[in-house]
Amino acid sequence: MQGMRWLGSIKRRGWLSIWLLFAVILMGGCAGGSPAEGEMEGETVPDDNLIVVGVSQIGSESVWRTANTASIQRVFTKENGYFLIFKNARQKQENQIKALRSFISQRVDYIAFSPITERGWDTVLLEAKEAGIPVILIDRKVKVRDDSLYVAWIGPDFVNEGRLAGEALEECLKRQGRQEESIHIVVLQGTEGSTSAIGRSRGFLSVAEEHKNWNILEQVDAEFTTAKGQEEMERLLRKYENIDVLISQNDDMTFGALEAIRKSGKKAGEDGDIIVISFDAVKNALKLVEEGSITADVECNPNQGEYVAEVIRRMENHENVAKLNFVEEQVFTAENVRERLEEE
Ligand code: GYE
Repeated sequence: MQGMRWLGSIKRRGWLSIWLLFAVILMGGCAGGSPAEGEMEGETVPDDNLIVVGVSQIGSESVWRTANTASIQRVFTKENGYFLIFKNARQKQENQIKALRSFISQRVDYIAFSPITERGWDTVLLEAKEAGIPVILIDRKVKVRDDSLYVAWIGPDFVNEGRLAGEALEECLKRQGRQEESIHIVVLQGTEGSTSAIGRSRGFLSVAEEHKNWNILEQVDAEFTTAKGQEEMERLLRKYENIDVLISQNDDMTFGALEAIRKSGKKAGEDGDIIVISFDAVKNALKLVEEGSITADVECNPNQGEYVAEVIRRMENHENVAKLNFVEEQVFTAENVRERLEEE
């Protein structure tokens, strides 16, 4: 059985070489056919011993996403025994589905992808399963009728992240002696239907429900981008005069929102007008934690490439693979941020 799987894999790799050779010949005839930045396709015909991994990334919407992509590209190199076919879906699920189908027709050994939203994957994942290609989910999850359509998921505990943000707000209000005061909160959410937005919202709400004096004025989708974060925060500041707290589900939206707050003449920070709590903990945001305009930043670890490689290594050795694999993270405040900044 094990031998068969291995033979099957060699066979698949052999087919892939032929397919790629064909693709390279075809591409040679196409003008302007060079792959977009960060993509590697039909580069060279891989050596048959390399493990071929097709990765479909959501896009490049955030600094976090760029770090996540880099961690994947760092691990899946020829030196490490892999041939990576990387595709950037530019924020469109239909592009991800197309990428997955192209990986299936190329008979890659493994597919890894970060699903933009949770729904809509049953058909394509069934196609992968029928082709015998194991699928590994990175960062976000899928909601499918049959969980055997993917072998493993690697990512953060988003509900816990949301809860940590709620607890950071509790502590901040305690420091300010405002536990009884009526607190008005706005939430900038990430991409609607994504695991990260769903989990962070759910976790934060579970803490908010325990405080009758916390009033959520509005929760709005700002798509995890700086531009949308700024636009929505400007709108919210025009609509509500009394915003005490901003919960922003990633640092990029926070950067935009801070600009909106600054332009409105208000001051962000525990000693200012609006308490800001963010997620991801990218370097430039951590500098703002130190400087005080962000009160707490809940880390989301983007370095998931190593974990995916470990799942693949285990599968190649026919070892058991855990279905859910959580990455570790922590919360940064003015108290502990210096140490992390010095590490980078
Ligand atoms: O927080 C955000 C990104 O799903 C964890 O997606 C991810 C989120 C991350 O674009 O910056």
